[in-house]
Amino acid sequence: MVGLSRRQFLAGTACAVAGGTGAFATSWTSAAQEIHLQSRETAFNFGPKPTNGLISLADNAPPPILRLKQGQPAALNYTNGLADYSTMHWHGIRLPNDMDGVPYLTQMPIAQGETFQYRFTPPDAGTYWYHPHCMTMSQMAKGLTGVLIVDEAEDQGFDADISLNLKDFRLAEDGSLLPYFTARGAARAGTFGNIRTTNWQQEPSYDVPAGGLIRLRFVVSDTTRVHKLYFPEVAGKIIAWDGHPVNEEIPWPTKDAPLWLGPGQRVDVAIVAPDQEGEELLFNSLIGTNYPFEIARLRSIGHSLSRQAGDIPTLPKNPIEAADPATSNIEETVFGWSPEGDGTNNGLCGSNGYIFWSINRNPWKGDAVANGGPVVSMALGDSYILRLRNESPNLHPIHLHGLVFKPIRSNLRHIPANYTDTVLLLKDEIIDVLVRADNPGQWAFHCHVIEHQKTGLSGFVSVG
Ligand SMILES: [Cu+2]
Repeated sequence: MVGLSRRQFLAGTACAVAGGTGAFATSWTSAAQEIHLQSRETAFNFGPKPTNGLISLADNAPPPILRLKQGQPAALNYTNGLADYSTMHWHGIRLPNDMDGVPYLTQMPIAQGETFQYRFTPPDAGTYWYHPHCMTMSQMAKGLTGVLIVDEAEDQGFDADISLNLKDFRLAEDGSLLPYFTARGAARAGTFGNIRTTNWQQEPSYDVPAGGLIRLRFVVSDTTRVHKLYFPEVAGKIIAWDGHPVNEEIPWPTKDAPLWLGPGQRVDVAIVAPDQEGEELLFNSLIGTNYPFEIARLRSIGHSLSRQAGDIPTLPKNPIEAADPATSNIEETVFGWSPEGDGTNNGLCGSNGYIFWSINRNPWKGDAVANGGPVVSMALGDSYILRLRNESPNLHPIHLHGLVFKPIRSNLRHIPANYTDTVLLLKDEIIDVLVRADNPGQWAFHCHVIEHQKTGLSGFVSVG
């Protein structure tokens, strides 16, 4: 589909039935859950002075938390209220390929005033998120990132459920937005924001029932920052990783051994709130190795509910069919520098004008360009090992759409073997991941440091 004009694409898909084919098809009769979303420019006060030119789905507020129910058909009607083109991607959700929101690969960009209906039935419960995949750099930097929760079919018995959308903004002294893209940043670790927010608030405090069982959902929706989280010494457990209930326990993070969570990644944590009213718990992230900043604090309110660590549920497994390592071919994927490029062409979806990065020596030259074939071609139903090799000194959270995979080994460290859609590659790290190609289509495969993605570190895999 890459290389078609918008007109050709629309003509070619006019008769296509939304919902796709294969195991993830939705037998869609009526929308059990229908949600209307409209992007817009808005303003918000991060400090004493307003910031104009932000993008959200609400006026003067961050994009809302969306909630769907596992196994229930959903219709998400996204109206583009912006002067630029847009699309919406549902990060981590296993859905039909034509609902994935990737411009030119799975749909054409949505013009101002147009509405695209995304229809799918989320097979998996857990913590996911959404963001545009067209004009990705500018629209995400200006605020268009939100949490998408798929609730388990059965209630899990928490007394409170709090989402923490971690995102930086780059602001000048007068509150105005600074440039979100720098060539220097794009060629290295990315351009960092200077205002670190949680749900667009700085150091927010949330009241929770004393002695209650609390579910916290940490979502890194920033374009650049890898968070190093550590949690208070309190009865608690990491219950889900990148959406899915943990198979292999993840140690409780401390300041000396924080939990690294890269752009695109999520972690669900269950804790028992302190029994005493007014008692607080602080959740932190580190800058560098030593400088902590507060992500959020929880404050206990009311008479204790007297819940115990033993009350923390084991979440029901999602319906993922395991891959078979014995029958898996190894496919090499190398993420590294690119020779000097001649700029990018993203069609209607924006260009950052540089090429710095590549996958298997092939830089992605823009969403609308014929970029050659897939990084990997997989046969539907077969299992594969993707060898993800970082040949650079920078961190790369590598994200694969439409499929889930499991890390099985690294040359540098032990990685718990939990299902994921995004794995953080450290400097010079090689991680083998095991994947079952059970969802047909062309699936975007890219770094989630958006400046890397938009300067070459992008591609797609095909399953068919
Ligand atoms: Cu990267």
